[in-house]
Amino acid sequence: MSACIFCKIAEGEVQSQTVYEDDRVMAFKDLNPAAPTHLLFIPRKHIARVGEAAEADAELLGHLQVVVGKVAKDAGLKDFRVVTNNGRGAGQSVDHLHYHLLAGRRMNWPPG
Ligand code: DGP
Repeated sequence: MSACIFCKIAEGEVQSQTVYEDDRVMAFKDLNPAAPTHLLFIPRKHIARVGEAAEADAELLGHLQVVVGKVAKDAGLKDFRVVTNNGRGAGQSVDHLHYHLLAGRRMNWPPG
């Protein structure tokens, strides 16, 4: 059994507020939202971080990004931010690749 919390969500062992899923990817609400809309997008396959993605993951990660755009469009979002944290120093706390989608408040640049 995997110890990875996002693998457990992908396998249905841990509940999440899922907003999209297919055979390859999932999107669900972040437990600790940092914006009025805060969704997480994950591949079901365990990839620790974007820096560990392989060439063989290119189609999967392309699909994941297309799903981010579709979910945002379906939610009526026009202005939103998509980020991924790679490594502890960059703020990564869960070692399963995920894109954050943040919306519903002003997004500052550069991010903190
Ligand atoms: P990061 O710090 O970039 O690795 O983001 C991890 C995010 O995952 C953080 O915003 C909180 C969220 N999170 C952690 N555990 C869970 C969980 O069990 N369920 C949900 N829905 N979100 C979680």
